[in-house]
Amino acid sequence: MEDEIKSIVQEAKAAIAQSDAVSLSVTAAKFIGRKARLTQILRSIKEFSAPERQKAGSLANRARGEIEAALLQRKQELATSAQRSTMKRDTTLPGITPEIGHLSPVTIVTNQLIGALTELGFEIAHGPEAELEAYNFDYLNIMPNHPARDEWDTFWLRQGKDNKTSVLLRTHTSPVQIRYMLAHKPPLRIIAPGRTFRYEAEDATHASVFSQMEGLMVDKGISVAHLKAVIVHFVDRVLGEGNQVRFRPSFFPFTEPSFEVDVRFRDKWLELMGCGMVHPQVLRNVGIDPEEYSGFAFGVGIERLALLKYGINDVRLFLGGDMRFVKQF
Ligand code: FA5
Repeated sequence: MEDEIKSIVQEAKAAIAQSDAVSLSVTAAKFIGRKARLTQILRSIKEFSAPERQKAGSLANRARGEIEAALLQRKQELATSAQRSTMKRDTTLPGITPEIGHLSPVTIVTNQLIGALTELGFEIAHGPEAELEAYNFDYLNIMPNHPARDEWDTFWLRQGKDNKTSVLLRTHTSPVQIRYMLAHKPPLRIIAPGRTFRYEAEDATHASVFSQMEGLMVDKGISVAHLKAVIVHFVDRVLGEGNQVRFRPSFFPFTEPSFEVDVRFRDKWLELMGCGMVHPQVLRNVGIDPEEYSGFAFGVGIERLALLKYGINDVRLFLGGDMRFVKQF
């Protein structure tokens, strides 16, 4: 019995010395817990004969006291060393510079466009990215057999029973014109920046997900001169003055006359936007009398402007998530 108690104490002291803050309580349970051998010995002492009882009792109780003292000491050691390791930190050292993000070039250009146009009195309007067929096409005078509705150009979300229940990802921001004109009376002056989606054969200047900003002004006596002045104003504002800007005759079902605006980029003309005078039929579709009012509209590709501004050579980089590209700004 005496030898057994001695060896328990030895074993316990060795285990306690090896324990860390987490395993110390396991070690304590192993040597002085309810199921520990020493506890069993202490419990069985009452069955011993009187002289033996006293000897074994004091031996076992002393052993338990020693183990408890060793546990307490180890606990204090561990607490002190934890405290020391905290104190080793030099809190006066400069901190690690946190990695902070930044605005994407597309957001920067969008904000500049908003700045350049709100100072001319344009208000910001929004429309949904999942749009009704009627607003994306019909009201804009884009006939049912127009190639732009083709499944090759359009992401259809729901084929409903008619054009007010069929839903697609908007292919341009022009439906915001319709929503706004249906809800407001002229004079109107709005811009509508946002995401647009097309089933594209992607290349360096064509992405399937890209951003446009629509502009619309409707009032009495609005002419191409107003359109041109506004466009030159915001292109200069974003790209700086002195760029070669070209207005080229074009066709859109919802404007007449229509133009495409190009800017000279790397010795080539890069198309920036479509624009024109709002087609009288579109005005009639939304209940505005074309004899009384006229207007202009434009839809500018925001990534295209960002390409020019930052000298980026591929529009697909904007959504590619390549950190080598993202970190350059
Ligand atoms: C339109 O989307 C017409 N809604 C623009 C418009 C509005 C005309 C109002 C008249 C009046 P278009 O498909 O050309 O037109 O696109 C307009 C601009 O969006 C283009 O000039 C180009 O800058 C940009 N764009 C078009 N497709 C892509 C694409 N796949 N990737 C990146 N930018 C694009």
